[in-house]
Parts: sequence; C-alpha cells; structure tokens
Amino acid sequence: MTSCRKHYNTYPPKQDKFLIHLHHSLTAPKQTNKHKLKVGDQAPVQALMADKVVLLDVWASAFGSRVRIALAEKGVECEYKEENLADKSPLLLKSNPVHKKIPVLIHDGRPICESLIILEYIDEAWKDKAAPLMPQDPYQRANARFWADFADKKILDCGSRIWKNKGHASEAATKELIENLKLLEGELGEKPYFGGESFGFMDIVLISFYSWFYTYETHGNFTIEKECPKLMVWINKCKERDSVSKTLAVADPHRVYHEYVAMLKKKLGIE
Ligand SMILES: N[C@@H](CCC(=O)N[C@@H](CS)C(=O)NCC(=O)O)C(=O)O
Repeated sequence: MTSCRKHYNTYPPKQDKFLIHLHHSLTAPKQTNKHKLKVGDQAPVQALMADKVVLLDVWASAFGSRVRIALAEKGVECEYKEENLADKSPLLLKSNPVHKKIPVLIHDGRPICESLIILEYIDEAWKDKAAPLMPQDPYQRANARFWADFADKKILDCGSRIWKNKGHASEAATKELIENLKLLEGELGEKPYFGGESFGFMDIVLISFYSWFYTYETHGNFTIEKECPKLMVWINKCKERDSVSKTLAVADPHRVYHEYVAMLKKKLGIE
C-alpha cells in the first residue's frame, strides 16, 4: 500500500510536457472571443468558468488514456488530476458514487462517468471543435459501439488473466486474446482506420489498450506484430498522431509493465 501511494504521488513527473500543458491550460485560461472579458461584464467568473474541464484519471489507465486522446483530438484543454486508487479523493467519490472509478470528466462542475460515454460526450459537447469522432451514419455508429463494447469486454479480461496467472490459465487467456485481436483485425479489414478513412471513436477505444499490450505480449510470450500484422500497421499509423503519441508517452507500455503492473503484482502477492 505504501509503495502504491508513493508511486501515485510521484506522478505526473515534472518533465511531462503533455500533462503540464493540461494543467497550465486551466491555471491560465485562454481568452477566446467567447470568454474575453469586457469592461462592465456582469459575469466574469461565469465566463472564466465556462468550459472548465477537469479529468480525474490514473496515468496507466487505458480507460483514462482514451479520454486524454479524445480531448487532444478536439483540442480541449483540461486540468488533469491524478487519482490514488488506494486512497480515492473525496472529489472522485462524489463525482462517481456508483462505480467509484476513474476516468471521470467534470465539465463545468458536472461529472460524466464511464469512458465510452465520456468519449461520446466529448464528441457532442465539442462538436464544432474538430472532425466528429463518431461515424455520421446510424448503422456505422451502432457498429462502432458494438466493437468498442467487444474490445472493452474481451481485451482487459483476457489480458488480466494472462499476467495474473501462470501455466495453463495464462496460456488459455493468451490464445483467447489472440483470437479476439484477430476478430478486431478482421473488422479493420483493408481500411486505414476502423471507421474508414479517418481516425475516430473505435480507433481511440482500441489504441488506448496499446499501453498494456507489452505486458500481455511479455507474459503471454507472443507478439501482435507476428499474430496480427495488419493490426500492427494500424497501431503504427495511430501512433503517428500527436494525440496518441503524447498520451502513450505518458502511459508508456514499458513503464506500465515495469512500474504499474509490478506494483499491482506486489499488491496482489503475485510472483
Ligand atoms: N468501464 C469503466 C472502467 C473504468 C475502470 O475500470 N477504472 C479502474 C482503473 S483502470 C478504476 O478506477 N478502478 C478502481 C476500482 O475498481 O476501485 C470505464 O470504461 O470507464
């Protein structure tokens, strides 16, 4: 528990430009035309409060990473608050009293929970800021939601069973994960991105797990490159984007393995 607390408290590291950017963006709010204060302005505080965005998160979380990627895609600045899951803040408990989990996005004082719901919220709340993340066609939107739900149900579950177990249980989980990744690769097909020509919702959902792929590959003794070469091409294409590369620089796959998973294993008493 102590090492866990120490671990969380050391984050974000001072040199982390991305998070410092997120933090500074709130302490020095941009004076957009909409919020520029004029002499005689009756509601300066509300003007500065408008579009106040806070993210309760944990650096290694795939669910949190996807929110950070979506915010970056939309160019939305936020105040980042690193949570200690071993000692959750009153703000987290108040903002997500049902699940008590990160990520939570707080927009103008109103909390939004569950990462997939947060992604759709970001897309709708800042629809004029950048290209839509969700497909425009209702059928394709339903399809994107189906695969996002599939990824969330299968990847974390198989991945966790890989590194939490040994022997047959770990091998079975590895086999299952590879089968699921192949299904996702099949859905991608020959398209550059899941939604077609442009990076969007389902890409954000799946690439957020990349931080954990190194852990799954190392424990499961396989490589995605060999098992799912087309998925690997897609991964590399996603990593070319600023939103993804900056997020993955924080949730670095090696750091997740050596620091975060090592901490969890110690906590769970796994050798
Ligand atoms: N379905 C949730 C999952 C979020 C989740 O599992 N968060 C974990 C960290 S990655 C958490 O906050 N766990 C704290 C707990 O279970 O007490 C989402 O998509 O946001």
